[in-house]
Amino acid sequence: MGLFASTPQKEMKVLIVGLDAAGRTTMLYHWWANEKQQYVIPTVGINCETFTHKDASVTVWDVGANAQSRFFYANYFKPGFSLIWVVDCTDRERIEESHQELLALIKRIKEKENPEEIPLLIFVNKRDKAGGLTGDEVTDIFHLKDIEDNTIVWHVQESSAETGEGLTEGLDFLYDHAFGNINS
Ligand SMILES: Nc1nc2c(ncn2[C@@H]2O[C@H](COP(=O)(O)OP(=O)(O)OP(=O)(O)O)[C@@H](O)[C@H]2O)c(=O)[nH]1
Ligand SMILES: [Mg+2]
Repeated sequence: MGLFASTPQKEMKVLIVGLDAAGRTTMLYHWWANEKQQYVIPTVGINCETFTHKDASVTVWDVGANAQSRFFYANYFKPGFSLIWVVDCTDRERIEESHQELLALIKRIKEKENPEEIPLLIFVNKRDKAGGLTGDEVTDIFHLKDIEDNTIVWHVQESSAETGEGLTEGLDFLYDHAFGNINS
């Protein structure tokens, strides 16, 4: 061990997914640039960025959400990854579709990779808009409290990718979970 020996850097790898227009890319670039970017266009293909959260390097894969891409979401998830599912809280019409897509994704991930654990952060996004669902309502609609599967460690965070509200707190959950600061 010499003077220049360094401790390995903490790393988090995150797949951020959800229905189209939920706000994933706006979130990603908010984290990356520390502010809202003026122009975010619908994602075709993948955005991948790395930024620092606390003392960890965080790499986020944001995959376009057309129906075909959604089927392949599970291919991007590897053991050790965290999963972020973004819900547009104002899109009440598609809230059940969002729920079903998440269930289907988890099923495919488990069949494909059989990870020991899936840290799952659900952002209830666009909370800056009036009349949206709350975090508690989404928790109920997604029946999160009924999940008996120990591999899934979930957390719901209300957010606005527009104002940045809740975005840091969401990452804090993933960080604390990854690096052992959660008392559960
Ligand atoms: N008011 C408000 N608008 C938001 C928020 N997050 C995203 N938006 C807007 O919602 C639209 C879709 O945001 P994107 O970040 O492109 O969503 P996405 O999930 O990446 O969507 P696709 O890549 O098209 O699947 C954009 O017009 C954003 O400005 C939010 O928290 N509040
Ligand atoms: Mg996008």
